[in-house]
Amino acid sequence: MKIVVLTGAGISAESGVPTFRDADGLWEGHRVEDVATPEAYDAQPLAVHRFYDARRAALGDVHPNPAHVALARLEDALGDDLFVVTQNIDDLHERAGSKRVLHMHGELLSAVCRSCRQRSEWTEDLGDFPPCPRCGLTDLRPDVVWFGEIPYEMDRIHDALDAADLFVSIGTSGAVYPAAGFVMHAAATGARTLELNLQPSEGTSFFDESRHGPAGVLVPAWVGGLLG
Ligand code: BJW
Repeated sequence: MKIVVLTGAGISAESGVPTFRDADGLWEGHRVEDVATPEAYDAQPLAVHRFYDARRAALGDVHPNPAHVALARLEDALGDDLFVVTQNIDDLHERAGSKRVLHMHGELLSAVCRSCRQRSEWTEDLGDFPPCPRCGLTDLRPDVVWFGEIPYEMDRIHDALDAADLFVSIGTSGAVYPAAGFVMHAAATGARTLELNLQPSEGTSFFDESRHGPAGVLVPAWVGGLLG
């Protein structure tokens, strides 16, 4: 059985990483479409760098939770038959042991140069405008996908959805496309669809089945049921 899992901010919430749209979310008081755009970066690059520098630094204070660990366990069992695509830019899947995670909205631990377009692993602050390790120009930005930009590796994601027997969405509001459309894509190609979320998402009616509760409980239970 080929399984595609889509994860969103909700899977990292119990690790202490704020979500985007919940009451105590990361962008409370801001319209996300105003903040997470290339135009916002052009207007206020230092403010945007400080925002992402703080989130990168905060990675040191958080740890994978049982939901991340359960998906790593599922990968151990299924290998290439499990495809995890995350909208999250944290590294909690990898720290739980997952090795094949596709970060469609980029990664905090990466920077991209606006001049040479090369991506570089990055652990330091960007707010002091360091030079690009590839071309030497001071044009590095966070390697994240903002509104109006095309997420990473859409061809690979579509191929995986085409081949999926089961599509599982975990901890995402279903408010942001193209990820919000994956459930319809998977269903159209014949996959069964399952939502695991704290509460019904915006797309909940598109799923064959929805289970509501914390990811740290639901995901280990689902994986345990699959693996026996
Ligand atoms: C728990 C829990 C617990 C809490 N357990 N659950 C009009 C109509 C349709 C589309 C568009 C439109 N106008 C523009 C668009 C496109 C636009 C879009 O979708 N806009 C919407 C606002 C409508 N999309 C784009 O621009 C994208 N690009 C694009 O479409 O390019 C065109 C193209 C695509 C493909 C092929 C060819 C062309 C780019 C979108 C980029 C999004 N970027 C961000 C920022 C990334 C960097 C950063 O992190 O700062 O990505 S925005 C933000 O939202 C972030 C997230 O990855 C993303 C999704 O959020 P997520 O993960 O769902 O979090 P929340 O907070 O929304 O939800 C958390 C959920 O967890 C909730 O449901 C909780 O209940 C739940 N939860 N605790 C289980 N313990």
